[in-house]
Amino acid sequence: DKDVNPSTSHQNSILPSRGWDDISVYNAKKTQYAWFQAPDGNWELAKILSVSGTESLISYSEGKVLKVQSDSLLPANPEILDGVDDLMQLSYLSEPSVLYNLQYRYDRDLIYSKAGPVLVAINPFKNIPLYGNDYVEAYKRKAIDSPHVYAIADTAMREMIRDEVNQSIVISGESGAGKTETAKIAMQYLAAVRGGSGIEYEILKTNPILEGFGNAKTSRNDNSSRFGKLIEIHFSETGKISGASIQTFLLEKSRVVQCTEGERSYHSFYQLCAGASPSLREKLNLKSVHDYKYLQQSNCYTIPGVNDAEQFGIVMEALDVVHVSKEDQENLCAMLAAVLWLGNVTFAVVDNENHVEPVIDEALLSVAKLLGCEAEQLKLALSTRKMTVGKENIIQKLTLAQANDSRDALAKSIYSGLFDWLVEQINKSLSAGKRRTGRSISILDIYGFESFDVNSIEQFCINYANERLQQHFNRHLFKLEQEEYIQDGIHWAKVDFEDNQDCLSLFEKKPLGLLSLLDEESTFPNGTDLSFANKLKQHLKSNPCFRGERGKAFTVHHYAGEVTYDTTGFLEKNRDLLHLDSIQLLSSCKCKLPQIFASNMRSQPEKPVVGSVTKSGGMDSQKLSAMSKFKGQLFQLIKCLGNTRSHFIRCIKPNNTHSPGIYNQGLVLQQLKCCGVLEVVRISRSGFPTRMTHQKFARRYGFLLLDHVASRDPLSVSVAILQQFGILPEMYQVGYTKLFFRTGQIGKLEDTRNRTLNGILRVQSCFRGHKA
Ligand code: AOV
Ligand code: MG
Repeated sequence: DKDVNPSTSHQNSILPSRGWDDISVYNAKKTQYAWFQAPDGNWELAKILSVSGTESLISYSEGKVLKVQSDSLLPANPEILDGVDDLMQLSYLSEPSVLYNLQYRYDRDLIYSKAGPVLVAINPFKNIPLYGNDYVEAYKRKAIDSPHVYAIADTAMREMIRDEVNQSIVISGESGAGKTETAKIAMQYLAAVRGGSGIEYEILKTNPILEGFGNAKTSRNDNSSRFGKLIEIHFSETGKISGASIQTFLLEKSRVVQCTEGERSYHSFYQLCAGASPSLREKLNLKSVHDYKYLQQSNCYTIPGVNDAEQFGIVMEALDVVHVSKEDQENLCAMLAAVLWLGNVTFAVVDNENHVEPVIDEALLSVAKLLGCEAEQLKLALSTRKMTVGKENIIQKLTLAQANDSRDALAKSIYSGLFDWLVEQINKSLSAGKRRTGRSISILDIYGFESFDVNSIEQFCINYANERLQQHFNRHLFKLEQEEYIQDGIHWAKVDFEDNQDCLSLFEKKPLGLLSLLDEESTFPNGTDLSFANKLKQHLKSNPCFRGERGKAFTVHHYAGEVTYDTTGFLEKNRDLLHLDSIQLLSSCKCKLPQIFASNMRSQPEKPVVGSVTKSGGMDSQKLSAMSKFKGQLFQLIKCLGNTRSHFIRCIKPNNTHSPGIYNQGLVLQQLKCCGVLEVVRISRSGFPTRMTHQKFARRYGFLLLDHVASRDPLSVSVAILQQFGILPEMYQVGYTKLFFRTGQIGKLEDTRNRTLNGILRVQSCFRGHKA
């Protein structure tokens, strides 16, 4: 029968370790069931009717009978293993068995599974009653042990306290897979279990704010995060949440001025237009979303099931909670309105050289009023460019294309300045008056690997970041593990895993790597996207991770697959220039916020931005390019993660239509491969993932010993404990300094220890009660 209760069927089942896809075992056993790849590419469970020579007769999917080559079949697991909650427990670890097991669970709303140390979360696209106080309580008391984000957060917390090591929870997966929701679930658990001071409430309220300003509807996700986020939650010495800090990465600025059909710009614009009070509308001269060009171009104004007006109220309330004053909230809204009105500014030709000037209309006047500058000043900033040639200052008039660019650049930089300012305010509030004393848990929610029909510099950055994170994952889980075995002298067959160092070198090598060449080309006044592409082809053609394509394109062989990038716009986006005129404009504004952005922009490079724009638009090496800035952030992130113990959650999107109940095998398989889940199962199962020093082990469990041990040295005590608990010899290895265990072994010891400790505590409190 197929309905073996998955939560009990596997308990403590320790299967003999068998190799990956071990056909010989299968053949010897003449298993009755096997996996067969149907013509549509899906794997189906087939019954083997008879075997003759190299061929097998099988029946599948209600009675279809087929003769196939026996070696095209893969062994199926015994039914007793259906739906095990850790893929490591499967006897046969073929792709179809893993896919089937996850699907079996998904069909029963068991969306979380383990793949050794990694949590796999499959997006249910519906509400599942797995969250809330009762579940928090149950995971806290360890009354439930099925895989869950709560269990990961709980483990992180316990290990932080027990081992005094900072922890991190690294969440990855493709767009719409559920990363942001998962991050929130982890935060909720920590807040519920370790809250108390009230700061946890502030921390939770950062979510609607950052989602309002940094999320948008895309074709893949109605609430897609367009930035990466690392939130570090601080704990006091007593283990309570004491504050937090947030770091964001690479907000997609281009969305402010440009987005494709069916998508939306940032939620904040629609929320403001729908939710502003009549008096605010009047102050900001606010119109409807349909009246703004930046919002019109994608022809999509609403999201089914989302009430933007209501969201506006929620965001404003959340801003109250993180101590953004009413006055600053209004300034914030004014900046949003200014960006919207900027999009409506148009230009008219004013001379016979096709130079343009902005039309003085409601749009231009509104922007000037909202920013707090003179209309004339704004007009100049949008239609001229001051430049220094030699010692002379000259003023160049702009053509229509240049003027549109300068307008859009201004809009983008106001918005990204606004976003950075908000993050700064949030950080001030979350750290106000609190000393950083204890430890921390960081949660990383960052865009997954992307591969579209056309891939631009955004995908280039995102995939580079994923390449780095993948290396962190690999190193963390595999490499360090192997090194530790070898160091401790235990016997363990070396398992090879895919290292992506070659691809990372392709990006990072100096001076002939993708990033260096991009920066170099960006500093050349005459550099173009085409000359950049040609340079790549010239210098990198022999690199196995690189392939030049026709025209302006090139292909990178990433760990998750090949991606072809179109270099159109690479140089301009990398130079990320805001012209001096716009910066001066912003710093002279009467409204408080733009001045803050302007001063931020100026203080970033060592030298003032002034000298940074060369005559033909090249970039001075003094100013940091967008890519260098991102690379700097990324290195800091990896370094920060390197100082923590990482827990990995891989989110999987089971279908592309956001529908509950649909499990697309091909799609899931591709994601499992991309994020290394299959590899990790294989490796973890053949290794000893749990380890503890002899001393620690003896200290922790020694008191459970029933018999007296002759020698008190930690190793003898440890061995005695192992014997007393009947841990099988194949389940552990004794190293020079540490004991190594297969998964699940320590759990049994911990349970006994906790039970015994609770008993002792009860006895002690009885005693105290008597005395009193
Ligand atoms: P993402 O963060 O991974 O995408 P989200 O966390 O925004 O994806 O999830 C997308 C949608 O999936 C959510 O809006 C929910 O409707 C649904 N969802 C995800 N997790 C759950 C869950 N545990 N229970 C119920 N519904 C869920 V992106 O930010 O686009 O990469 O850039
Ligand atoms: Mg997200």
